[in-house]
Amino acid sequence: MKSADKNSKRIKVKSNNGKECSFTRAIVRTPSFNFSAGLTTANLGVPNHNLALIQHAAYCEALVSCGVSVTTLPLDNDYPDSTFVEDAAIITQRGAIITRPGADTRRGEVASISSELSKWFDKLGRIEAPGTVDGGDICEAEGHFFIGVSERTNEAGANQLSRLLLDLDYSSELIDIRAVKGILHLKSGIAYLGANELVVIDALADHERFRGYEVIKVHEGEEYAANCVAINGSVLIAAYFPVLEKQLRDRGYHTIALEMSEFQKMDGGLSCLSLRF
Ligand code: CIR
Repeated sequence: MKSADKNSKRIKVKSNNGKECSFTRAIVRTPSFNFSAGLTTANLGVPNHNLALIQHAAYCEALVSCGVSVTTLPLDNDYPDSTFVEDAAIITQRGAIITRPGADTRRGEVASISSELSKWFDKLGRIEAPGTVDGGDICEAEGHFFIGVSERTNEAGANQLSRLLLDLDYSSELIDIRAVKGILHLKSGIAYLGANELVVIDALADHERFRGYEVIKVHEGEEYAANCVAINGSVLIAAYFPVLEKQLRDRGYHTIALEMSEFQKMDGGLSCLSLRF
């Protein structure tokens, strides 16, 4: 991180629930007018752009209420999936890495993310061909990174990322999700909340790599809600998934439920709508 920003990172501010913030910034991008032309396997119908804008605005407000300063990048009609900014970079406390997205149609999204992140980081790592990595496959659990090998993140990309993370003094391990049905990315099926707690869908709950974590199993039918976002003491969760929301509240988390219908139609979840650091 650039030196001025290193200092601001250390300043702890209070979020809406009074807890200290470890995230101070988020980058988002407004859904493009041709958002509905993006990639999807969901079969849930065509998203409504106006409603997507409303849901996106509520998402940004939720981040602000958690004590985060939000930078909104202008919409980019060249890339219909570009609102899913998480896939273009991996941001850690010690540095940022620009990905090489697995889908051809998304590869160019990294240029504008890279120029935005170069305002905040001295040096950016990069995934190079033939490697591919989507940020949605990367889950950090306090200095340890799970790297999903998926239809989007290939082994070459995962291994490059692992080396780049090691250069930043982070450990990592690969989790092959190619045989797991119904999830696009690793983080479609898991979320790390902090305090050793991991939200996990049933299909991944018994994975040997997750032994040692306190696993919060996602109830059957609520799989989409597994992609929740822990941020500064709160957890953003997709609305209308009452079982998981109660599980989180019972554990003492302040939850913020957000309408995600239009993003779900495009295979997108909560985490993919922002880069948080
Ligand atoms: C895609 O298929 O690439 C987009 N329509 C959805 C990306 C969602 N990203 C994420 O979960 N990290």
